[in-house]
Amino acid sequence: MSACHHHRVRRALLGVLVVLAIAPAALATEADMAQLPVVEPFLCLICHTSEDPTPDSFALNAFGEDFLANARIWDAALASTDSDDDDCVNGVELGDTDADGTADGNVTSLQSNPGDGTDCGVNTVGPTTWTELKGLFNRK
Ligand SMILES: [Ca+2]
Ligand SMILES: [Ca+2]
Ligand SMILES: [Ca+2]
Repeated sequence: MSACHHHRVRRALLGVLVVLAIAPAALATEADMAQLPVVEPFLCLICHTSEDPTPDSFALNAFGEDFLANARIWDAALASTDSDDDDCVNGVELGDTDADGTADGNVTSLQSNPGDGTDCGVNTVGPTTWTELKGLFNRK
């Protein structure tokens, strides 16, 4: 079970304590994800190339590399960076433009992935539409 799946029970204090006790390898990832105000629907894919990274396979995408290079801290410098080079800065894609850890306005999910150069937050592509777009890309 990956840290990203554990995220779903993050709000339960007991769940967190269990994670900390039995999964030290996942601790860093859990702490990293906790810095971002919203992680749905991409979860692991925000930073990794796999949706279910393991200790043996956890390659980072462009945003993951920048996050790591930024000492794994979500801040204004990282928010104003465009990691995946799609003309949307990370703060826009993550829905936290001022990087204070609180989602902007009524943002409840990521509009696009800061580690995926094929999407961009200003397009307001929702998860459903995103899945449909992914299908189109894959069909090429
Ligand atoms: Ca971007
Ligand atoms: Ca904010
Ligand atoms: Ca993107």
